[in-house]
Amino acid sequence: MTFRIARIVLREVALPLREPFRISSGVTRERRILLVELFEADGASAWGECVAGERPNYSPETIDTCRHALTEWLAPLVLGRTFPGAADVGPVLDAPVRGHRMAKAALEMTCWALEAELAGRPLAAVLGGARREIPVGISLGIQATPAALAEKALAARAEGYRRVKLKIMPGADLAFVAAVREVLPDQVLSVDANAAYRADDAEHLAGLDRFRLAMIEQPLEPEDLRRHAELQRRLETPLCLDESITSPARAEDAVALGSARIVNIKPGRVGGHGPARGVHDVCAAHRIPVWCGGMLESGIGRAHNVALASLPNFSLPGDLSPSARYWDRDIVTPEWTMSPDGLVRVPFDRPGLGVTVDRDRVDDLTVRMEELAA
Ligand code: OSB
Ligand code: MG
Repeated sequence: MTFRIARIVLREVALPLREPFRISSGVTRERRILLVELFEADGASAWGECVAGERPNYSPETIDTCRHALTEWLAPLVLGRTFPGAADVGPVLDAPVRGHRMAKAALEMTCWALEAELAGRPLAAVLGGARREIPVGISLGIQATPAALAEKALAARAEGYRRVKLKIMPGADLAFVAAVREVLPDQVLSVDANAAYRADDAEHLAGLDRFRLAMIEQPLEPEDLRRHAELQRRLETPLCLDESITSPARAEDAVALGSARIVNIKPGRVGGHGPARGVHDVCAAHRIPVWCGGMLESGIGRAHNVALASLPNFSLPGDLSPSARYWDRDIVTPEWTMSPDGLVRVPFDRPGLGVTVDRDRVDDLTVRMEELAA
C-alpha cells in the first residue's frame, strides 16, 4: 500500500493539566503539545503527536526544537515523496539527520496511522499487536509530603490501577516510599528517578530494596549504561531503563551489560513505531519484559501508545492512564477510559487510531499553526 505525502500541518495546542506533574527535574502545569496532521495525495489524512516537553529536562529535545527540526529538515525529506509503507519512512529521516528522535517519531508515527487508515485496519493490527486489553499503571508526581503521596496512591488503588509508580528524587524518596508501602502492603509499586541520582548513591538506593518494588526506573544519567550495570549488581530490585534506551542497538547494549532487567518503551523517545518494535524484539529475544511509558500525551499520542502496547512482550502495566486523569476534556472521542479492574481496551473494532480527533476542540486550543506542502 503506497502513499504520497502531499501536505503536513503542524499545530501547537495548549492543554492545561488538571493538576501539576512534578518529576525530579521540574514541574509541568500546562502541556504545549505539537500535533502533526498528514495529508495523502488522494485525500486521506492521519494524526500524530510529538512527545517533546516544554523544557529539555527529560531529553535534550523540546517542542520548539522539534518544530524546527520538522519544518527545516524532516518535512522536506518526505513531502511529495511516495513511500511503499510506513516502515520505509524512518530510514529516510535517519540517513541525513542525526538525533532529533522525538521530531522524527512525530512524523514516522503519523505515517503508521496513515497506513492503517488507508488499509482500513486498526493501527494495533498494522503494528503486529494482538492483545485486546492492556493493564494500566499510574505515574504519581512528587508530592509535598509522604502523607500526601500515600493518599494519592490509595486513591489510585481504589480506581483499579494495576501498578502505582512514584516519582522520586534525593530528599523525596525513602520516607515517601515507606509511607505508600505502609498503606498499600500488597500493591505492585515502582519508583522513577528520572536520572536524579549519582553512582555514589548506590548505598542509599539499596535502602529501597526493603520495599519490594517491582522496579527502580532510570536512577542514573541516560548515557551511563555501565554505572547502571554496576548499580544493578548491588541491588535486589530490578532496574528499568527509560531515558537511556534510545534505539534497538542501545537496548542490546543495555541488556549485554546488565544495565536493566526491564525496559520502558516510548515510541516517541526512540524515533517512532519502527524502532519501538525493534526495541521490543531485542528485549523479547533476551526475555526482558517491557512496558509502554507515557509522556502526558493527549488522546492522540495515547492512541499510538495503546496500539504499540498490544504487542506480545508488553507484559507489564503501561503508563496509559485514562484521559480524565490529565484533562478536563481530551481532544479525542471517545476519551480514553480504564475499566474498574485497571485495563484499557485496544480499539481493534475501528480502523486507524480508533479514536476521532475533535477538530473543533483542537481549533479552539491551537495557538500556532503551520502548513507545509510539496
Ligand atoms: O519518566 O516516564 C517518565 C512524564 C513526563 C516525562 C517523563 C515521564 C513521565 C511520566 C508520565 O511518568 C506518564 C504518563 O503519561 O502518565
Ligand atoms: Mg520514566
